[in-house]
Amino acid sequence: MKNVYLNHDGGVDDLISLYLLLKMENVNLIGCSVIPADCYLEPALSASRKINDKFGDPETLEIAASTSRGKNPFPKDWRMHAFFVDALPILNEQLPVQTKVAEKPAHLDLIDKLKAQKEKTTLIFIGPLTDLARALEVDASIEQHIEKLVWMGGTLLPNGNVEEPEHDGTAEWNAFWDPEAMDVVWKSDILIDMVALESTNQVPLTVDIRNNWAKNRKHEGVDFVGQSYAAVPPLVHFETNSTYYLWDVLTTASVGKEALVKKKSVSVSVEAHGPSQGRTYENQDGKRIKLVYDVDHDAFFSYILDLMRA
Ligand code: AGV
Ligand code: CA
Repeated sequence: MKNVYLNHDGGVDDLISLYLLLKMENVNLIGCSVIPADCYLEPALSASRKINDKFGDPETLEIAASTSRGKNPFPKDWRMHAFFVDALPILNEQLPVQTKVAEKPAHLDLIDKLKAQKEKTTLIFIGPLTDLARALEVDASIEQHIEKLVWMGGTLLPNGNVEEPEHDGTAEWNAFWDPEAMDVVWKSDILIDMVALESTNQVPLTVDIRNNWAKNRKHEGVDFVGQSYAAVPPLVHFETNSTYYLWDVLTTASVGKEALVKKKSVSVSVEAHGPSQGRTYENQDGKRIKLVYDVDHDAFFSYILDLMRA
């Protein structure tokens, strides 16, 4: 059993990550917060509370709202996805919503939740690192309570996934939204598993994957995941700017079952300013982290299907 705190940013794969963590028998989810990066706050907060009502326990988990703001905003089209998930009938059978919104904003909630635990906690961040950076600035002693940070973000590949004016395309989006927050986290002594595009590129959403979920939709959890992923475009002929991967779900699955992924130690630095801002690159003087660079594709998809069917 491991303690986990989740900070997510309301994308389809963020919300499904919350759902899967609630299904994992080896995970004790001690807290969850939502940052309005790749989402709008209200629907993402609301969907998270409803997911906990249905698949978790309103008595043991509350959801905190972030007050953080980024430097480079996500495209509005992507931020709209949380409205769709929040409106799914499967999440709206049992109203009103029971799960509470935490009293404090996300970065302070994180501090409280970490300190309330005897054991250390694994942090899963599947959006930008802003709330963690702010928490460290308020109280650096939380480092002692953190087992490690598992972060979806960054890449050492020549191309990231940002296609925006005034940027050269070398960054991954979670890094790009707030490059300065990365700088703060990089200066800490926290152990980092970086689930980079190297591994997430191996798990695109495809029509085959969708059809397999459709075949299994008699299981309520599989139906929920299938309905949610209906909102986003799969990889068909070639990759586009909006092609969807299971970025965050892979990150979450790598905590539930470490054997799914391969990691290697590398020293990494961050570009905080200029046209390459958010770029992560190998550098002898950088921070020693573990790069998650490979995944067993089939084992990953069967692991998450088993969780959804349980
Ligand atoms: O860069 C990947 C991160 C993940 O945390 N997010 C989506 C995942 O939740 C940003 C992102 C990059 N490309 C996207 C994204 C796309 N095509 N649609 C939506 N979000
Ligand atoms: Ca995300």
